[in-house]
Amino acid sequence: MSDKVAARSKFLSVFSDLVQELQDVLKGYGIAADAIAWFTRNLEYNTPGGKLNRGISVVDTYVILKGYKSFNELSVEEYKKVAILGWCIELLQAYFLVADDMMDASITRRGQPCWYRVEGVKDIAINDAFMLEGAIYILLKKYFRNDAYYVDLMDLFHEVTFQTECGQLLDLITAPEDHVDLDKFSLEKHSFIVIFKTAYYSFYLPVALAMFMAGITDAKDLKQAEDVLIPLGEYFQIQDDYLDCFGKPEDIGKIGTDIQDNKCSWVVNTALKLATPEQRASLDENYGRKDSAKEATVKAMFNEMGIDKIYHDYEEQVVGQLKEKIAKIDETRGFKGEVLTAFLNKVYKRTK
Ligand code: DMA
Ligand code: MG
Ligand code: MG
Ligand code: MG
Repeated sequence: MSDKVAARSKFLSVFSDLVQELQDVLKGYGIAADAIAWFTRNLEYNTPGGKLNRGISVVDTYVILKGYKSFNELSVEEYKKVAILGWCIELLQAYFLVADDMMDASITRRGQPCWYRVEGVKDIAINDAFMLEGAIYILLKKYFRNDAYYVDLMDLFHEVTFQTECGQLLDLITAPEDHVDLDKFSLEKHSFIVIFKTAYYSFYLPVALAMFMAGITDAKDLKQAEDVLIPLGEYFQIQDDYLDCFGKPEDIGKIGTDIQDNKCSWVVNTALKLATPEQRASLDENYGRKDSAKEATVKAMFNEMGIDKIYHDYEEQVVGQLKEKIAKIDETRGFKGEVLTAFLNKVYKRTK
């Protein structure tokens, strides 16, 4: 078994404990058995099926900060706690994705139908999303209530959740279903959207959680982490936008919807910057329409404009800048640039 496979399977083994523990909470409420079964299915369908990058990164970051060679050096109790923090991010992600797929009218997620499209679920998915979020605080309380940093963990989850919701709000109101106005888009607006909807919870949160548990919490170090992780998260969401249009559904586990959904994505913003008046007229006519022929016209134009090459050039440039920033990290208080390099390596040139 490779190290990566072993790390994943150990992390997954904590999930089954956690499901049991959450079921016990519901049993304690005396709720009907079918509600417990529903919640269990919600947890199992929506939480563990993805790449688990965010969750496993909490463990990886903690291991590096503590100076261990691998997660095998953690005590049973220590591994469980740090993995619980990782699963709390995966629950947060599950909560956002269940809602995001409803709002984006998406079809598939992680190679299976989106939860709201599963037989018998529909709008109950809204409450299911809330329950995935609620589970985070049940687990934090169970595992961390006696730690001095318990309130910091809760505060961080609350703030990052709100930041993500602000990003989702701007994403949604910039992409109205019934009115296409490409003048509302810009790369600056895109940058705000993606930093808020993705970078905070996907990149800053896993590292900050591990830092709290490792006791490396000087404001200067949290800031050093944030200053690299936010642009790294922006790059990650630009990849997501690129893959929505140019990725293969078999690789990304989802069918792209950004063109039909009128999204302010990196791809359309880049095209708008370069478009000739004719190309702009065609985008005005075809972008953001629930019509697969119009979607194909837009895709063909993106190909003709060489968006692919611009993306790959952007990728090399941003990775170069991030490496330079990481090289300048001040490690005197115990924070380590290696944490950030590990993240960058997971993201660079991803196709899924
Ligand atoms: C992702 O936005 C952000 C959140 C908070 C889920 P998105 O709609 O581009 O994500 P996806 O492409 O996975 O639907
Ligand atoms: Mg979406
Ligand atoms: Mg979305
Ligand atoms: Mg997307």
